Amino acid sequence: VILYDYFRSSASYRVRIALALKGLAWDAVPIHLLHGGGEQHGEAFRAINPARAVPVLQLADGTLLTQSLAIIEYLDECHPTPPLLPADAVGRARVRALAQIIASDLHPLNNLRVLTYLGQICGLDADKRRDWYQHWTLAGLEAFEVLLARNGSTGRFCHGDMPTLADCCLVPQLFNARRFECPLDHLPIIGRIATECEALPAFISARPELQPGAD
Ligand SMILES: N[C@@H](CCC(=O)N[C@@H](CS)C(=O)NCC(=O)O)C(=O)O
Repeated sequence: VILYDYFRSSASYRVRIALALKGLAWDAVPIHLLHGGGEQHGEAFRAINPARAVPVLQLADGTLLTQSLAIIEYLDECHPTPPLLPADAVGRARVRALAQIIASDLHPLNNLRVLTYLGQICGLDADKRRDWYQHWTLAGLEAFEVLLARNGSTGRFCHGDMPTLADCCLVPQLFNARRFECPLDHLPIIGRIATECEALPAFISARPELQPGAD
């Protein structure tokens, strides 16, 4: 498979973790989101993903899959071991809800195109854009922490003792949160789970700085 990605894209990072957890090899095609005004806006990439966003997973038969959560669920269905979703329906709903706090609620507000619009159209300077980023990141991560605590999160990961879709979303979001200097010390369960995840080879190999095309 081919993964169109950008080393610092948290949505791409989610898929890289899932591919590595499944033990699948992939060829990376880096799409630089900043070079030349953003390669995602070029005609060639728009033919691959009209939403102008990474990741895109291209299967061996040429099929193009978009949206990181859909891609990860596809991988989980086709390569069930190790599972990235729990066996029970309530567990699956919980893991998907955690993943969507990040992928559906938090991340779309802080995407590159939104931050660019805030700067270029709304006139917000770099400090105000960072405040915006921190505000929405913390709103999402604080809810994530409470949901972890509410379910008596005693396992090593977000749901039990195996990494799931929720962990695939959490670790990349934390990478970006640290980059934007979000205070995270008041989120101890998230901190503990991140330490567990970040020690695993699959999470290490997916790290942004290890990807082809990393600045
Ligand atoms: N919901 C999409 C989000 C994809 C997305 O927005 N990716 C970002 C990078 S993390 C991107 O390509 N942004 C380009 C831009 O904002 O111009 C997913 O989960 O795959």
